[in-house]
Amino acid sequence: MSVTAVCVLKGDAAVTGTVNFKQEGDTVHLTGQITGLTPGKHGFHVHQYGDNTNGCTSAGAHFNPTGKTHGAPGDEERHYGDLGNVTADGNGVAKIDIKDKLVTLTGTLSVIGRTMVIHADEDDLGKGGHQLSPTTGNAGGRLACGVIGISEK
Ligand SMILES: [Cu+2]
Ligand SMILES: [Zn+2]
Repeated sequence: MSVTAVCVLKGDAAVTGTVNFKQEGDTVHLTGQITGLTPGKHGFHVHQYGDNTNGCTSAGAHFNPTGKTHGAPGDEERHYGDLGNVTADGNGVAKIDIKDKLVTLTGTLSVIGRTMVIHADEDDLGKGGHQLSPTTGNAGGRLACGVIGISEK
């Protein structure tokens, strides 16, 4: 059985996007694009709550069910929600094509019902030496977000 999900990102700014999720064995494949960004890298994470009552702020911190420190997607020490950065081109468009083994659409640690957030700044992957590096990667404001929902495949 194949599980799929979708997230539509919206925010105060002109930033919008759609991300599709597909469970492929023990890997989730994320595809899609986000537009309206400044060119360059932008932190991209799954946050804990699917609550957007106060905009992207109510999504809480990075999804971190195992109590780890913030890191890069390939790190042993990382939050479940840490997907690193996406890179916007000169037109402000970031194409998303990410495979991740911690993000899952099944079981008790499923990300369905949680929030994806795209940030104003680059995620330093925990290594920037800023006081926020170990928690958020110092990725700056939340430009747009959306709740991950089950989709028809
Ligand atoms: Cu984030
Ligand atoms: Zn994190």
